[in-house]
Amino acid sequence: MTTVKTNSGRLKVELVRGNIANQPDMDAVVNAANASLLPGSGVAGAIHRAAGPGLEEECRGLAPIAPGEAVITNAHRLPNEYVIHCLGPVYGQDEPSDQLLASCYRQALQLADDKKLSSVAFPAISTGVFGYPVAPAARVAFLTLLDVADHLRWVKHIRFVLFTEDDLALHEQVLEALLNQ
Ligand code: AR6
Repeated sequence: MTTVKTNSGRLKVELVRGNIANQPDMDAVVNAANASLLPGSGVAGAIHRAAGPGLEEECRGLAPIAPGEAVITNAHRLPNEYVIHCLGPVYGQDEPSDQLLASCYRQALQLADDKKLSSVAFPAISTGVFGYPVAPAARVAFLTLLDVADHLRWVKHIRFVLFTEDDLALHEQVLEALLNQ
């Protein structure tokens, strides 16, 4: 667990290996969505499977969303209060991909703060089907987090849930390098 000092106190940043659909102690989990907010593979598949058909129904009214955009829904059968759906950039196609990816993290954290949530869990958006290389994506995620940290009034705990040991190790290296520079 890393602690980042902010204007309004401290922000816990935690990196774990796990399943984003099984984070019962977090107020919101983030979905690496598709534009139509439908169930897919990877994160979107796991979240929709665990949330049940009510999530898909609620999502229908909010789709489509654009790359870099985030929207918030109830969590239905997931053990959280909310799901925040982010459409990450398809690497090499949606440009500028770093800014679009940063926008996902910024908008998701803003939505969580607007709802006065204290904890949010993120997957590594865009690093699966969408092909964004893991280390550069992690750098964008953490730089955005450090950039917005002072503006967050309610969010106090951010967890990155990585699917593999390798992805976890890469995220740990990238975060450490950024904090030590
Ligand atoms: N928990 C945490 N991380 C996971 C999980 C899980 N259950 N499953 C996969 N990952 P992806 P994207 C990791 O493909 O790249 C979908 O079909 C995975 O190893 O879920 O943003 C959507 O419908 C990778 O590191 O999201 C979209 O069409 C990361 O989560 C498209 O794929 C993101 O992989 C979105 O692609």
